[in-house]
Amino acid sequence: MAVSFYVTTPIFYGNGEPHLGHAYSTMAADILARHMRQRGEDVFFLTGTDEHGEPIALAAEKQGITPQELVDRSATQFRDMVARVDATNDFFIRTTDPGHVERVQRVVERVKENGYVYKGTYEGWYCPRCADFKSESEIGPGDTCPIHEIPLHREQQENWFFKLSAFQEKLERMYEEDPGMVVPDFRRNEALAFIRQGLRDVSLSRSELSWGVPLSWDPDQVMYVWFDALLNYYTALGYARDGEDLTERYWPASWHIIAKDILKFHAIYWPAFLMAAGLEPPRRMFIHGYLLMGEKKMSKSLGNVLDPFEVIDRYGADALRFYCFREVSFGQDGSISTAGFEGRYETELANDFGNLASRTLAMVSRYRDGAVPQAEPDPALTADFEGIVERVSGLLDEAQISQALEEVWTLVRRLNRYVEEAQPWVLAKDEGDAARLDQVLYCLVEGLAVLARLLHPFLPNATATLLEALGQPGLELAPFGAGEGGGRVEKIDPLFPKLV
Ligand code: ME8
Repeated sequence: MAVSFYVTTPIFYGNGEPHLGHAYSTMAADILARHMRQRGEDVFFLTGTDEHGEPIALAAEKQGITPQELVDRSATQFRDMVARVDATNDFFIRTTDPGHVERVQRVVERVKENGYVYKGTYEGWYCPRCADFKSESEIGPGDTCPIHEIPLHREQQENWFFKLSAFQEKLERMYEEDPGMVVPDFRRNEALAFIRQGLRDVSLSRSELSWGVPLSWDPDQVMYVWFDALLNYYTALGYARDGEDLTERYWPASWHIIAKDILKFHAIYWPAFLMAAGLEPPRRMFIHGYLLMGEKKMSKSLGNVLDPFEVIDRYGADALRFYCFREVSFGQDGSISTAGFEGRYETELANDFGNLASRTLAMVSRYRDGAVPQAEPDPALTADFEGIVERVSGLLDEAQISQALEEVWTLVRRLNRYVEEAQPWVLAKDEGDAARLDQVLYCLVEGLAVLARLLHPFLPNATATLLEALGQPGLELAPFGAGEGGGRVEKIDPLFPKLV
């Protein structure tokens, strides 16, 4: 099997409007995808929209439009969000795609043939907004949904069931044998605790609903939306490219990037369902936290959103990508704010990085007429840069996005100190210091190029401009000192202009 890298985001509900939370998972997946492409990996990056189920049918009815009209509008908005954050997805799946619907039916038939589907009566609590059947431990006071704070429905339905209980031991064993499959660790422990409480069979289909994928053997029932949605990760590979099936090449997925709200579906239902179909479970999933405004989860209904589109209009997508992963450690919940954003934009992007770039280019222009000197790397810097590509790659292999960014930023600060220590403007005054000035300028250009390539997944636009100006447009990662000098630089406008 070919080694490849396949990364996904959740597919977002086609009745909502995109907000920063959705953009966050998308940017995270894009950072990994871009980094892996720089390493020459064979990458596939998938995102899309989840378009079936009651929540969508109900929202459309409320608005007096058809579910199809609703999801068409929403898919356009999500596609736009993905493009605005500069995500480089290879495909955008919609669960209403005929290619998805057909393949979902085929997989479920296999699950049935393998003996994991039976007819029964579901009796219990259901939240129409979560599209989730709640077990006793998941019910709020007064039989409410603890997430949406709305009354749960008591349901009694003839449904087809999926024998989730048959996978109790297999799942426990899988997580014991491969503890890195769900990260961070505390999320795997949550999933294991849920499994150890005892797994009950779950409804595989719903009656009294027509907005979904009909079961081929009982078309009066549609697939329970979560199984339909989860299968997107698998079905997309079958039809994303005309006339080509990418399944062999990319399945199992390398990483599913999701937030903690949908851990149960991904860490329990999904691998069990794949095993039931005779398919391999995903390799790994990263469960990130929530971006909060103050102490609260961002939500449109609470009116406390940092609007990603406003930020991008004013500061560009790079600044948004940078801020989210710098401010909040990826994997944890964390607060974000407009003031925090402006602070980091000014001190880190405009000053630490933007100024370093402008100064370096200006000094090479002024002192060496734009020609990058050929010189030996300064040992004072070589030691600090030693192993940086391996460290960042190692962290991104584990989806440790914030830690990887911190590693690079430590060297951005180091290069700034180097300018202050070496004082090229003093060296330039004395012909006797010409060789030393050559070395300092070479090191600044070389250091910046190494850092710009490592930062490319985070700041794709600014780093492309900078690498072009440094005369080194290639994105392949290389250690400090590999550059030979001798190229030419060009001056550029500030990468992160100060805004008044
Ligand atoms: O759950 N902070 O879709 P959804 C960080 N369709 N991430 C956030 C966030 C926040 N405040 N709010 C949302 C669904 N997210 C299903 C998924 S997958 C087979 C089906 C992100 O539109 C985060 O990735 O409610 C979360 O898991 C996802 O949006 C939920 O998106």
